[in-house]
Amino acid sequence: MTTTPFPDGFLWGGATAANQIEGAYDVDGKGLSVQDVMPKGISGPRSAQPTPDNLKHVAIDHYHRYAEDIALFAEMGFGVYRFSIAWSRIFPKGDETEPNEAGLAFYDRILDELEKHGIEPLVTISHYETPLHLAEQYGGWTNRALIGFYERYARTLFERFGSRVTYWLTFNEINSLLHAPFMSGGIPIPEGGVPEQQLYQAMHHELVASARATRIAREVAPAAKVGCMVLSMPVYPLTPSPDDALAVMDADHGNLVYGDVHTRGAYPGYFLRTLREKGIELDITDEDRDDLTNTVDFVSFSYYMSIAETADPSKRVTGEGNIMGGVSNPTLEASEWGWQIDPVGLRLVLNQFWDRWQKPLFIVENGLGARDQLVEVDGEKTVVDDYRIAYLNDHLVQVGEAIEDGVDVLGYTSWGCIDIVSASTAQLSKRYGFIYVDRNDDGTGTLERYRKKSFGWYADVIRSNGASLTR
Ligand code: BGP
Repeated sequence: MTTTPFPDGFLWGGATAANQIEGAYDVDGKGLSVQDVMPKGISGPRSAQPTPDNLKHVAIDHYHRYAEDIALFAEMGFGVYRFSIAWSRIFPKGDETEPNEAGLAFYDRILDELEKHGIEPLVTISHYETPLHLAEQYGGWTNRALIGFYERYARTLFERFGSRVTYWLTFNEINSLLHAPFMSGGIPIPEGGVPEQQLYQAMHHELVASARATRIAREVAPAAKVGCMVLSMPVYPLTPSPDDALAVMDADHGNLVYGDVHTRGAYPGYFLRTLREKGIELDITDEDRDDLTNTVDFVSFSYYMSIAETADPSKRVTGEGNIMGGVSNPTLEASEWGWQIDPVGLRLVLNQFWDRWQKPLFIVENGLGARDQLVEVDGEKTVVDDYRIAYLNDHLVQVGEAIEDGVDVLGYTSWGCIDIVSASTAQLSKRYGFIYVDRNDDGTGTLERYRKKSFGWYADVIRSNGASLTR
């Protein structure tokens, strides 16, 4: 295919998150977030206080090196850059009435650099960074009070940055809450786990908060485009048995309900059945129902892998899912971290979401975490990451196929456009970037940045608007 299926104005770029890139975890008035007491991500226990082994406390020191990093993004030709604003930089405890000016000023500096290079910002309001005080004093999103705190935070951002930021995402992977209550919902996890009633109530509170933020954006920043953000994970039946197909429908429903509410403005019948069968009575007010009708302008999502499902418990060889594991798919290869690699799955999910919601779609995370080897080529330090080029090429080809299918795709921001701390395991050795950062899991390293082979490859993809992809 010589002509590119990618439309003019397609937004090419990369994505990061404050807690995984910035460091400076206690600088300029920033309060602690749940990430500052998760030294091993969701793969290990939280700590009572910040601990020196938490790589996120320095991360890759983007707080001080943001100008250099954004210049590298511009060198690749980024049209868009997705980043999150750390809630606890703006409201250190989360329940203050006035924001922390030094925190706001940092993001002004980020936006200044992006504007200098003509890069469109795409801002995630809450990316697994709930202020720790809201978790510990209020129980996180199980507490309805968080809706008001989040509303104040979102309004502050829209008022401060609304004239400079068009694209906003309310919550990162809002559908991960039931699977990662502390990281995703700021919910302390007692012995025996969080009661389901509380988890579903927390889900409701976040959905109401997301809808209220959407309404506020329309009042305060009329040019804003507000999107929800979900973790996408196509689910395949392990066998053609109808029972496995039913297991797939149930798994899909568990994920799709969040997008359904954000695009249709009400809970779907299958979800109400789930609540009835679990004996859960949600506290939903008439005001909540009215709030939920503030639907989004677009749907954004992360895509890394697909998974299989089966109704047969004896076949449940659990796969290494990102946050929501499933059953391993015997037809797929996996990454070094066990994530099953499936480019076609991205075409499937783009079609599924477009057919279901008829809202423009934005792929805001996709990438391969791998152990990269720094080498010297022609006197330059680099990484020969052909495996990452292959992964991204094959996934972008499928994005092109979906666009040919008639799906309206706004853009693509690869995850971890620069090496950053991973979320699930809090490692730096799980590298995603086009740019290598010299820092290791033991905290050693110079923090120097080096262009990988994929840096030039991606620059060509952007320059050719996808025509350089190999099908
Ligand atoms: C998603 C998160 C991102 C990012 C990504 C990669 O769930 O939204 O923050 O971390 O996963 O996962 P990891 O960093 O665990 O490899």
